[in-house]
Amino acid sequence: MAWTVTEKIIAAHLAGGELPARGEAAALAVDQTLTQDATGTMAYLQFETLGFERVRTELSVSYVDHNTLQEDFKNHDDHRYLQSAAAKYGVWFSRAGNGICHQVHLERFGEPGKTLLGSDSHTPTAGGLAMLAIGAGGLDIAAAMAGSPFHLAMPKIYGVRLCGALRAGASAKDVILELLRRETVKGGKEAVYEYFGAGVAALSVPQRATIANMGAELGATSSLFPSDERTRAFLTERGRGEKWTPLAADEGARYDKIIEIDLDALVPLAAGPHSPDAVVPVAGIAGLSVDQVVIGSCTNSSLDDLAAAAAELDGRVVHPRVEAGIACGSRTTLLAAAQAGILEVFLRSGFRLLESACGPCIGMGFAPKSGGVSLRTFNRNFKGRSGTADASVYLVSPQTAALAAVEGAIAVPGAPAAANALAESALAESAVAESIRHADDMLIAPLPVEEARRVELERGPNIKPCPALSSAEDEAALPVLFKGGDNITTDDIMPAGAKVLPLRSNIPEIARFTLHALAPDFYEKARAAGSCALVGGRNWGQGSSREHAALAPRYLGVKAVVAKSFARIHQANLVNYGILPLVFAREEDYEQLREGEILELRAIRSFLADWRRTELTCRLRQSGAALPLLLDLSLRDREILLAGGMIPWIAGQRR
Ligand code: MIC
Ligand code: SF4
Repeated sequence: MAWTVTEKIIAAHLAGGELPARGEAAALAVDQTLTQDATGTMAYLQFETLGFERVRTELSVSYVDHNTLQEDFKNHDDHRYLQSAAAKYGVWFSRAGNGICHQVHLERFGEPGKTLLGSDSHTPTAGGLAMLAIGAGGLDIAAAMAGSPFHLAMPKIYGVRLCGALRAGASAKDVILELLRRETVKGGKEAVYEYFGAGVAALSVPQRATIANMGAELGATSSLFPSDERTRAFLTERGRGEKWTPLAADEGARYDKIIEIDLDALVPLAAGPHSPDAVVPVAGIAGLSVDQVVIGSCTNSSLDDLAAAAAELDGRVVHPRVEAGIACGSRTTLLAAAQAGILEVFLRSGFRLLESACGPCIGMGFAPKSGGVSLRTFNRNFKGRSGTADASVYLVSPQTAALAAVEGAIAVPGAPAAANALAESALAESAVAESIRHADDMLIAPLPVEEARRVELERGPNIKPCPALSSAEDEAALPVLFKGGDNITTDDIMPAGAKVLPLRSNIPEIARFTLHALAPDFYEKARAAGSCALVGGRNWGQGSSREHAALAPRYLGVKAVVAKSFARIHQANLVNYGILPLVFAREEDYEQLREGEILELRAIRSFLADWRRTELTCRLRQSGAALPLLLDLSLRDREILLAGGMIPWIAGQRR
């Protein structure tokens, strides 16, 4: 059999049996997990309730990188809880300041051929290192840490054939923006994008990681590169050469479709407001005045990125109209950039040095001016995510961002290959070598079992247990309290930002912000109604993996979401928290289901228990209309829904 890399890794991680057909249920052994501080507290609280003494993975890492703007005690309390949980359960701990989870994981822990499950949607960044890395809700990570396999539908595998090499001015970011332009934010549902072809060798591991990272914006399950000589060089440079294994698709491997990208033909691109797939050539928006520029985030914050951006600055100072910031992806990169003189280039230009963390990407400071234009090297530009509701955010490459910072307006970058030359120079090499000598200084290794047993969990007053969930009811009359259009994001359902993120470990409090920007009175209405339903268009719940976008609605009595389709991670989170993800059998029925309408569902339990039935008819109380709704889920998911969610389901299985 000729196999793709995806199939090889999946086959090596199945509990047994044949490789499932596309769309069939698969259960994958999880080698590594990662959590970050915004989703991690919930994940470890859930791991606690599962009652295991120690994680059962090969390696689990807990990162602190999101909630680092510590306005009061809450975030630091969370960090200390996470540190104590890591010590107690045998988990590596990456301290605040050590860097963004995906960048640190790539540099320090990633291993070709392994599986990684992370409570963050950009976990597939490690696909740049030939890992099958998947984002999931915190509860799925807790289960994986307890040794359970990860359940998913066997993905379709889209082959992306790369040929040629990037020209001056074009970058890895433009490869993924081009793919987003063609495929859209819905294009990758239940698919892995697997890269192959002669052009792959022209990309470094950090460049591959940029592409794999933003595969999340395609809605993809993961993105994957082969493991080759460049992979070996990356690992060897970081003192981890022994982790290298070659991995490539077999000749004649079958892809569900093939997409061709000619790297030579790529021009600098930008995703305009307010969606990562609103892609236009930078040349088409040249001259647009810019107020802010930020280089960083888990997408574009490697030494390669910084070097390429620095080359565009050409010794100039940031334009007086612009404020510019830079955040290195990891402390190691920051050290290397300092050693190689790259940091100095930015500081001389007047860039503000931000810490090695998510920062502005998740609205943790550095919000742009009202109505401002902000150019960011990030992966998401959903409305309001920057912290400024009416700002226009453009997603661009580090080169495009840097040039705009000094020009004061969007311009087409094109500094000759100097950028790559700098990144690959002997100076950069020795800087990396020097920086990795300190790579572990801000990491705390797992404690031996005996010592770990004595660790007490440190729990601040803002950390509240996950609310108990009751089993599914048989009948429901659910007022529709919110109706949204296509591509409603998890940021819409549960915003992030400096004000809300500190409440991630306190569901009763964070629930107040459910759907806040779109329906400010939703919280009060839901409290008054007791139980309710939400309605949406296509791709409901795109974006982040935050389970709070399911758990908080559940806490407020949301029993069902009816949509034209769902984003993968969010749908899994809805199931994990006992909310029915129902799909319109006839898309046109979306029009009939208005806000205020009451949705009547009958015999829900017997429907869920009978796995042959996928259609449930609901009646609209006012009009009397009957709407057929679909529930296309695995048997396991239906059992979880019956139990009222994953925690009660696991408890039931243990009895
Ligand atoms: C994001 O980029 O939206 C986040 C913040 O990293 C989220 C996780 C979270 O909400 O904590 C993600 O992408 O999963
Ligand atoms: Fe952090 Fe932004 Fe990456 Fe999410 S997308 S992990 S917030 S840097």
